[in-house]
Amino acid sequence: MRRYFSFRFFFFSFFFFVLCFTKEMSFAQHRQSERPNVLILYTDDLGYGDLSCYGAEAISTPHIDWLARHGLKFTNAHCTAATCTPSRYSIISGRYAWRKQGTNILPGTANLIIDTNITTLPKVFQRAGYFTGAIGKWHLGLGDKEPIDWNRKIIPGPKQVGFDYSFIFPATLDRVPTVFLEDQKVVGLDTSDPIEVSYRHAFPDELTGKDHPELLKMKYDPRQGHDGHIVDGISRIGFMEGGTRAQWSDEAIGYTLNSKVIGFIDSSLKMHKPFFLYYAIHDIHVPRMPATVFKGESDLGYRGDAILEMDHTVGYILQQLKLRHILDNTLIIFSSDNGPVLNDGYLDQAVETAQKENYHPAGVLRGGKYSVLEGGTRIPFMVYWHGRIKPHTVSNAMVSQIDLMASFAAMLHEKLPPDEFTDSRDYFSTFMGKSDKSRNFIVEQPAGRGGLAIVKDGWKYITPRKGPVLMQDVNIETGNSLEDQLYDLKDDIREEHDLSDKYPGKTAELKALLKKVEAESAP
Ligand code: NG6
Ligand code: CA
Repeated sequence: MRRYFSFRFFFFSFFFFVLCFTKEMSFAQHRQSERPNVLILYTDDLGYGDLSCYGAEAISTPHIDWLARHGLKFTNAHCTAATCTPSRYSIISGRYAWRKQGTNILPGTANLIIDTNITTLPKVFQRAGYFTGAIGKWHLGLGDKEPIDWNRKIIPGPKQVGFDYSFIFPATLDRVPTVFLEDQKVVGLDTSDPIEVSYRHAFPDELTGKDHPELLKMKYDPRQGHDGHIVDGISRIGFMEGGTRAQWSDEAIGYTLNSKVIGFIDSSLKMHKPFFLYYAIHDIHVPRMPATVFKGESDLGYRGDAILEMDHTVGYILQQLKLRHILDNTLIIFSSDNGPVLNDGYLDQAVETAQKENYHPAGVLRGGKYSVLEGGTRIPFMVYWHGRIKPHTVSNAMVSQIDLMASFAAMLHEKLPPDEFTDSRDYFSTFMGKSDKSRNFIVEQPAGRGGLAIVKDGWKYITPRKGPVLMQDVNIETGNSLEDQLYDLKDDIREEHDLSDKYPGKTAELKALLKKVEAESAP
């Protein structure tokens, strides 16, 4: 009897132990899998037709294609605007930029445009215990007083927006100041050579592209400015003095940013925290001056070479994640901030080589950067998460980068404050390929002021807007018209047949919806 009891006791205890252990394990795995590292690879000016996985034939992007092959590729994904600052404002803040004045393309002297009191994408991750970082292009302004003092720590900036660590350049590659800031301080600054920046006047003794074209290794397009301060043999928009040793050399930017990315990832590993990294890759914005090893490697001039450099960056980072055994637990998003442009201020053969190769950086779409047509905001977008996303999946659902904040909040079970305004909505299932549900509607913003488009159920309405139909310098169709425009994107992805007269009811419906969305305002 006694023997029987102890055997039974032993048997049940063992069974109970196994049960608890398995439950504990699956709970731990569940917890872990819901808190993957999250890496957003955000490129600059990359078009819908610029990757081989999106149909490009004159260029091959094997590493980015790997993401598409092992993950989910969207055919109808959008950034919120056809230029950089408003798109970046939206992805970080979860708000449409057109709701706020002063959010168009910023000069390097602008102050921070994101309210430091609001919930942001990185703050959602911080609240969930992540180590957060921003590396690469910023272009959201710095400080709260003009002029910015570049010779000390500049506050507010990325940290106040929710990034624990930052290594950024302030505006664009073609704008002063041409320096990096690490944790909001200029890197490598010699205090005896202080920096001053102006967009109004050149400094005494400053060499500009306009006065010294003989010093340039790449010519600017005289119709588009870019003839100011010379750094590394390339003239930029704006003027600057001092900081001679701190200024970057263009060919080394990729290497510099990539090493900071690896440093950031290693810090997160040391802290035993998951990371959220917003890596705003500098390629393929102008001036395109890739590392010398990439020069001449494509048939598309430096623009194509910059695409190869960007593809290399993606491959390098994937490899480094793999070496650290964390690739499988890293959710990766790859996308772009706006549509493509060939000549954006420098004569780098992008136009001539594209012509020769019959290359269309916006793919099948009409328009490009700056444009309210689909080429402006429909961009490559891929999501990779090993074991969670079915490889080789294509989604035709309409998604927007603005929803990443609410969607990741949902993934992390973080509640967004109910009394705080946001345009961001939870489409996590769609981003994971578990649902085909499209966003209810999206709003598309062209460059400059006024003019918007709204897309719902495949119908697109564009508001009347003054202005040229073609931007001559960059050779891009704007989509401007003094009349209402309505397109059925399901049948007419190139927006060639305006149906506003044929379907006045649909036109009025979308017009009213856009008015309603515009009237909801951020406090
Ligand atoms: C434009 C610049 C262009 C580019 C763009 C910003 C001129 C004529 N053109 O104003 O070269 O810098 O701003 O690009 O100045 S973005 O991708 O950051 O939005
Ligand atoms: Ca851009």
